[in-house]
Amino acid sequence: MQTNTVTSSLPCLYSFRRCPYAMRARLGLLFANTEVELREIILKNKPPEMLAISPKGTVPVLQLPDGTVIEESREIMRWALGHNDPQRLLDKKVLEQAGVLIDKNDNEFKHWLDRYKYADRYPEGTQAEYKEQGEMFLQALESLLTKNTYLLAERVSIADIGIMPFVRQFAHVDRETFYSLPYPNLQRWLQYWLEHPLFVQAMTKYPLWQEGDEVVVFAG
Ligand SMILES: N[C@@H](CCC(=O)N[C@@H](CS)C(=O)NCC(=O)O)C(=O)O
Repeated sequence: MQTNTVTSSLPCLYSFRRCPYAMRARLGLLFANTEVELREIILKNKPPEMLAISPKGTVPVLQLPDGTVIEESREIMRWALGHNDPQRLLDKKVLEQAGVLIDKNDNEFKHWLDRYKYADRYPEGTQAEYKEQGEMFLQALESLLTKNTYLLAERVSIADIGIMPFVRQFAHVDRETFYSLPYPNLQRWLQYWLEHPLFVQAMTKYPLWQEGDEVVVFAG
C-alpha cells in the first residue's frame, strides 16, 4: 500500500467492466454496501492518474480518501467487507478455506483459463488440453457444491464472489460446452450468480472515465 493525496470524499475505484478481478472487487463493495467513485478504464489506454498511484498498471485499484492505495482485488474485497459485512462473507469458520480456494483460483485455474480462452496464443498445447486442465478446478468446485448450496457453506462467502467471475469467464469461452459438462451443481451455482441482483449491478455499463468528468457513484 502507498499513500497519495486525493480530493474526493469517496474511495475511488479504477475498474474495467470485463475484468474478473475488478468484478470481484465490485461485488465485494456491493456486498459491503460501500459507495465508491467509479472510474471506468480500458487496459489499452490506462489513465495517468491511475498509473501515478499504481505503477504496476492492473485493475482494480482502490484509492481511499486518506490516500491509501489498495491494488489487489482480494485486498479490496477484504477491505470493504472488513468494514461492513452484513451477510458475513468473512465468517471466521470458512475464511481459511476460502483463502486456499481463492489461491488455487488465482494461481492455477487462471493460468489454464487464459490458455483455454486464448489457445491460439499458446500453441504448445491444444485448447482441449487447456480445458481439461481447467476442469480439474471445476471438478473441485462441483464436489464442494454437492455438499453445500454455496462453495463453503449454506451461505455466501468471499470464496463465491472471489471465484465466480473466473468460472463465468471459463463458461463464456463456449457456453454450449460448459453447460454440457457433468457439473450440474456448478452450472446451477453459476446461473444463480449470473442472475444475482448484485452481480447484475456489478456489471452495469459506465462510460470511460476522463479527468474532469462528473463523479460517477458506484452505489453500495
Ligand atoms: N493480482 C491482481 C491481478 C489484476 C489483473 O491482472 N487485472 C488485469 C485485467 S483482468 C490487468 O489489469 N491487466 C493489465 C493489463 O492487461 O495491462 C489483482 O488481483 O487485482
